[in-house]
Amino acid sequence: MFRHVDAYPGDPILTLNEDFQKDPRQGKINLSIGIYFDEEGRLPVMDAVRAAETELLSHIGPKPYLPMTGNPAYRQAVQELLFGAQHEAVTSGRIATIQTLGGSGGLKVGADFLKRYFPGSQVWVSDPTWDNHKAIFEGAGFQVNTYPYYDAATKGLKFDAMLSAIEALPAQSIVLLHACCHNPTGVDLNPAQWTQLIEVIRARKLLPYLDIAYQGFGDGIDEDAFALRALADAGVSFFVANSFSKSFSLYGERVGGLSVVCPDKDQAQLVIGQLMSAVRRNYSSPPTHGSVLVAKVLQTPALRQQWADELTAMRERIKVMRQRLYDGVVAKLPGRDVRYFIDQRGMFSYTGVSPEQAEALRTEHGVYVLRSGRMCAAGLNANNVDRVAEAFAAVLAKG
Ligand code: KET
Repeated sequence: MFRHVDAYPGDPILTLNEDFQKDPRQGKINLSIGIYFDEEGRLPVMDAVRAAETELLSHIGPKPYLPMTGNPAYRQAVQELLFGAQHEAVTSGRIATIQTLGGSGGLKVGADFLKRYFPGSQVWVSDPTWDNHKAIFEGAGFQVNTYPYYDAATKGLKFDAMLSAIEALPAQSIVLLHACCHNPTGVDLNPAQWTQLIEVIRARKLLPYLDIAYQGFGDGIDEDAFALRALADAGVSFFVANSFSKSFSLYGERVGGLSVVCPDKDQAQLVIGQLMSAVRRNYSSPPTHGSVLVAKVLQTPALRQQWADELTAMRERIKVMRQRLYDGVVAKLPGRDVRYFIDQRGMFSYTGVSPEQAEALRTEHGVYVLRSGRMCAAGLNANNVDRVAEAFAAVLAKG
C-alpha cells in the first residue's frame, strides 16, 4: 500500500537537533535550533511564567473548547504587545487577531486564507529565509520566489537590490518580511530603511506578511515592533504571525498568533470570519494552557515587568556571548574580519562557514551549526564559548 511513499529526507533544523540529542559525546554543543538556553545551558522556565502557572494550578477548572479564534484575553494581549495598547489600529478594532498553534500555525492559517482570496498572487521571501517559510507557503499552494537580501561579501544587507526587486513586483504580491532578528542571517533593516521600504510597499499596493518570532531579542520589545507599527501608521493592510515560543520560553505549548491589519473594522470582521473557517477545517480550535499563561503575564503589571526584565537579561546575555566569541576567534586568527559575530542581531549569526566546514565543526569539534552556516548564539555560555571560538578558528583557518 505505501511502497510509493517517498523517504523523508529530514528537516534541516529539527532533524539536526534530534541528531544532537543522540550524539553520545560528552562535550557536544548545540548551536543548531533557535532555542534560548541559559548560562548553564538549560532551557529556562521564566520566573514570570512560573508565577503565573503556580497561581493557575491553585484553581483547576473545567476545560471547554476554546472558540475557533482562541482565548479572547490572549488575543487582546497579542494586539497590545505588537502594536501598543493605544495604537489607533488597536483602538479602532481594525485588526483581526486569532490565537494559533505557534508562529508556524499562524503562518499556515494566513497562507490558507490568502490562497483562497488572492489565488493569483505569488509569494516573495528573502534570500535566504527560514526554510519552513517556503514549505508553508508552497504547502498552501503558492509559488514561492526570493528577493535579494543577504550580501555574502559584506555579511550585511543588500538593501538597494532588495528595494528595486520589491518595487518591480505586481500589485497584491505577498512579501514575507522578518520584523526583527532575521532568521537565519541576523541582518535587519534599520528604521530609515523600513520607512523607505514601506513607502514602496504602499505605492505598489503589495501585501506584506510579517513574521515576528523574536520580539525582544533584537533591541527591545517596542523597538523590535517598529516595522509593524510603521506599516499600520502608513495605512497598509498586512499580515503578521507572532510567536511566544522564544520570548516566553514556551516552545511546546504552541502559543502564537495571526493578526491581519485591515483598512477598517468592517473588513476586519469579514477577515476574522474566514480565519475562523480556515482554523475550523484545519484543527478546529487552539489549545488553552499556553494562552492563559501568556495572557496572565502580559495583563498583570508586576508579572509583565518581571517578564520584560527577564527578556532583557536574555538579550544582553546573547550580546555578551557574541562579544566573547568574537574576541576568541580574533585572538586565534588576528586580522581576520569576523565583526559580523557582533554586528548581527538576535539569536542567529550567519557565520559564513560552508556546508563542509559545518560538517567539520560537528564531526571534529562536536559543535552543531546548520549546514547553511547558521549558528544560534543563544546556545553559547561561559563554559562552552572558548571551545566554540577555537573550533571556529580551526575550521575558518582551513577555509
Ligand atoms: N518564524 C521564524 C522566523 C522562526 O525562526 C520560527 C522558529 C518560527 C516562526 C516558528 O515558531 P513557533 O512559534 O515555534 O512555531 N524557528 C526555530 C525553530 C524551528 O525551526 O521550528 C529555528 O529556526 O531554529
